Amino acid sequence: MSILAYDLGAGSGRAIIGRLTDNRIVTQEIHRFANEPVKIGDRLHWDILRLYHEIQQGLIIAKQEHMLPESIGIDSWAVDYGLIGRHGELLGNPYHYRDWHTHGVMEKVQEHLSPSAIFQTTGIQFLPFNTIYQLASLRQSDSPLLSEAERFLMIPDLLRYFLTGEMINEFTNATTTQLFNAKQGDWDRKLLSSIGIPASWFSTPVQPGAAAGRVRSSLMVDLGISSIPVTAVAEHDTASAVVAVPAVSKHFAYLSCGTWSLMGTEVNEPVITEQAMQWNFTNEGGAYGTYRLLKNIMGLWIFQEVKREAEREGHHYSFEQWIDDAQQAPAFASLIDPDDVLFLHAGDMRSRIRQYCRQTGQQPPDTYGAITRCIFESLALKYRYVLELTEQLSGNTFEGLHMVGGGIQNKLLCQWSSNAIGRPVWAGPAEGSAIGNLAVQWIAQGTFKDMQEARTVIRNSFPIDIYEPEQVQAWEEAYGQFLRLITVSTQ
Ligand code: LFR
Repeated sequence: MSILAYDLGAGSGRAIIGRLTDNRIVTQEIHRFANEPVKIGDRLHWDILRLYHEIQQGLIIAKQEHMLPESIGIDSWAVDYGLIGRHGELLGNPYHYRDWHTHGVMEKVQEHLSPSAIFQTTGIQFLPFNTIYQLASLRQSDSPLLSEAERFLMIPDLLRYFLTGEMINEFTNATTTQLFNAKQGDWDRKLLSSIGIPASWFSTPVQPGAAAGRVRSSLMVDLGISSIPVTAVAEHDTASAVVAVPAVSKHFAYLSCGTWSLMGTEVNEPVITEQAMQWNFTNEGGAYGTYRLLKNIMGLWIFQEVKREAEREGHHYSFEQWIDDAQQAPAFASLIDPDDVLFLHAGDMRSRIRQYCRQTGQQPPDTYGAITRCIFESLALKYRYVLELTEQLSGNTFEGLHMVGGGIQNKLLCQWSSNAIGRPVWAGPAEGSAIGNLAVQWIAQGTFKDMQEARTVIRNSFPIDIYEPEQVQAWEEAYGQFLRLITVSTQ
C-alpha cells in the first residue's frame, strides 16, 4: 500500500510515494515541479495556484501508475501564510518570506513589545520574516486584506484546505509564526491583539498525525479518484526532516541541510532562558511532544544565489565544477558570517560577499572558486559555533552530527563540516523532509508504533555516509579566525 508525501522546498516541489517492503521504506518520486516565487513589481509571491495544480497532477500520476495512496501529507517551509475571506476564497497571493515588506518591521514591533516578552511567550527566535512581522507589516501599511480576512492558514494548511475544504491549523508550523504561546499551547491573544490581528482567524492547531479531512468530492470527480484521507503531518519541513533523523541515542545533534542549515537538538520542553534568547535560539514545535531547540544558519542559499547570478551571466558550470574550483582555491583566505543580514535577501550576492570582506579588513575573494570556498568554509565554521552553543544550552554533548536533507549531496561541505567540528558527520537521508512526512503518516495509521520505531526503520532503509575529521589543526586555527569575525551576542 502506498502513501504520498508532498514536500515543497525552495526551488522545487516533489510528490513522493512511500511503501514498506520487508520493514524497509522504499520511496519513489512520481512528480517533481518548480516551486519558484513570482515577482510582481517589488513584491515576491508564492505561485500558490500552480502548486495546487501540481499537487493534483501528482494524484493523476499516482492513479495512472496504480499507486493511489491511502493517505496524503504536505510539508513546506515555515512562516508563510494565506488569508481566507468570508466566501472561503483565498485573498491575494501569499507573500514569500524573502519579500522586502518586512524590512524594518521587527524593530518597529519591538518598540512597543519587548523582545524578552515575545521570547518568554513563544520561545521563538527573532527572524525578520517571522509571520508576526509579516502580519504587522500588513497592519502598518493598512492592507485592504485585513478588513476582508476571516481565516489564517499557513501554506500547507492552505493547500490541504484546497484539497479537502477543511480549514485546520497545524502545530509545528503554527509555532514558527512567533505568535504561539509555548506554555499554553495555543495562539497568544495578547501578541495577536498587540499587532492588531483578530484571534478569530485562528483555530487551535492539531498535532502532527491528526486526521485532517478527505479529498473533496468535486476533486474526486475531476480526477476520477476515490476518496483519500489527508493527514496533517509535521507540516513544517524542518519538523519533518527532524523526524527522519536516523538517530540511535536519545540526545543527538542534527543539521537539516538545504537552502537553510537548521542546526540543533531535540528536547522535551522548550528552553526559554535568557541565554537562549541572547544566542537567538528557537524552540519550534516538533512531532510527538518534542521541541526543536535549534538555530537558523543561512545555509546553501548564499551559494545558490551566487550560482544563479553566474548562470544569468552565462557561466553554466556543472555542480562538480563548482566544487572542484572551490577545492583548488586557497584555504581560509577570507571568511564571512553567513548569518549577516546582508545575505538574507536575493540578488547581488557576489558583491555583498566582497563588501563584507572589505568591511572586515579581509581580502575580497574574486574568482568563483574563491567565493565558493569562502562560503563553504564559513558555513562549516558556523556549524561548529552553533553546535557548541547547542551543547551549552541543552546540557548535552554530542559525539557527532547527523546531517539530513539535499545539501548532503555536497560531499565537500560534509567533509569540511566534520573537519570544522572535529567529530564524525553521519550524512543521510537526503530526502529528510519527505521521509519524515511519510513516517508521521505511518505512525498515524499504526504501522509504526512511535517515532523511535520510525527512526529505526529509516536507519535500516537508507544509506548513511560517514565523514571523519581531517586537517583538524588547520581548522582549529581557522575557527579562531572565524570567532574574531562574528559578533557573539546577536548572530
Ligand atoms: C527551511 C525553513 C526553516 C525556516 C525557513 C523559512 O526550509 O522552513 O526552518 O526558518 O525555511 O520558513
